[in-house]
Amino acid sequence: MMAVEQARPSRSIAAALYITLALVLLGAMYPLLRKASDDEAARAPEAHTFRIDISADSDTLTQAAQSGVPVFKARQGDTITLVATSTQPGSLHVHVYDRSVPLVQGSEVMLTFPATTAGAFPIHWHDPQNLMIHMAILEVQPR
Ligand SMILES: [Cu+2]
Repeated sequence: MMAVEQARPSRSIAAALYITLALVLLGAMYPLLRKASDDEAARAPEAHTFRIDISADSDTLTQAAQSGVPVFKARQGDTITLVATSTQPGSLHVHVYDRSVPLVQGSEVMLTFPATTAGAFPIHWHDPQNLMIHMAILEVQPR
């Protein structure tokens, strides 16, 4: 009791303590508030359709890939559909996800899967000799 009376702060010190306490509390809440707004920005999962055209030979497409391939952007939890048109045999393959679909010459094939893992994943055309031709990159942002 005695100690409390002795340590009783003046009004201005009390005000400074309240302001400090408020700032400390706001600081502590900042990560929570920030997370809430990030979640809002993330919104609901989306469905994406990306097209791949395999209508040249492997040499031509390998050369084309050297100046860059398309980057298909999505977020974790989205649904990805790849639509491949091809004049070539073989298969379309998404690395790490390890999803693939056989190509049908002169026709469209579809490959649909959930983007469960974040990262950048190469999409290849595997020709019948199992040569890998880099066609695109699937870039999945973490949610
Ligand atoms: Cu591959």
